[in-house]
Amino acid sequence: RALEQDLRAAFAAGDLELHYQPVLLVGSGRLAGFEALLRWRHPERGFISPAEFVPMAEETGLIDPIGEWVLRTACAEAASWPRSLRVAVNLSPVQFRNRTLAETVGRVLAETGLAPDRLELEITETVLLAENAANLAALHRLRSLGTRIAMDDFGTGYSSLGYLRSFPFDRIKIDRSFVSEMETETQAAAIVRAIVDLGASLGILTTAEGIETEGQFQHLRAAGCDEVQGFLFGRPMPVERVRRLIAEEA
Ligand code: G
Ligand code: G
Ligand code: MN
Ligand code: NA
Repeated sequence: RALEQDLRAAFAAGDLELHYQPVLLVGSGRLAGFEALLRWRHPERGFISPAEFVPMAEETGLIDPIGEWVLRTACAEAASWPRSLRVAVNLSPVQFRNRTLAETVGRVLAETGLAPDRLELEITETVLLAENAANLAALHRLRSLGTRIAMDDFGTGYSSLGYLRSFPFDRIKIDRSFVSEMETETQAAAIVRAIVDLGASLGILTTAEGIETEGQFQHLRAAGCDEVQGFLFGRPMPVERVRRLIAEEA
């Protein structure tokens, strides 16, 4: 398959890179950290979104070496930022099939020297689908390393609430589909408020994703959401700009 061969070659040639999107504390407006987002710098097509190639990487097993590279790169870069901010890394459910995932994460933390509590792993609820006992055990091993675990895209799946009973997540990331409808749909606004309240009752932090307007931000602030992320505050950016942004704020 052409795309697979292209991706293999691109990975080998160093044409994958990480961009980072800022996450802000609602209370102070200051930086809380950044989410690492994978990009493929294609010579003819420009930047290709992971939405276009991660599914293929998952089918072919390429997600394992690429995922480890993402983890190592994000941890190494964050370890040298001007302030000890958090870095969030997305994990594919397919990476959990590899029984050495937690061991790999532990090794990467040791090798890069990043404090474990600065690493947040974002997983989607498919990781816990069908009460997968092995994946649950892996999550507990990851947590025992000292990393934080966030449930990404919250509210979009079949049983988001059930999964909150299975594992003590540190954070819920409210899916941007709710945020984008907040101003026009009373249902979406009510759901967002309910998720924030749920998080508060369970002692789980909430981050809203995909904020594009000041109005959305005001709704989220009023709802009591802890952190925000979206184009209104910053697009995913290369690491040099991350370093500058952190330095300017200090
Ligand atoms: O950045 P963008 O909106 O194009 O991302 C599209 C999707 O790709 C999102 O669901 C995001 O979580 C996912 N994604 C981004 N970076 C990574 C990564 O490093 N690993 C995995 N598994 N998924 C990622
Ligand atoms: O699934 P996940 O939450 O990891 O996906 C994150 C993706 O969402 C990133 O690839 C990023 O490009 C995209 N994203 C981040 N902020 C915004 C936003 O404000 N609007 C839109 N449309 N997409 C966003
Ligand atoms: Mn994410
Ligand atoms: Na998300």
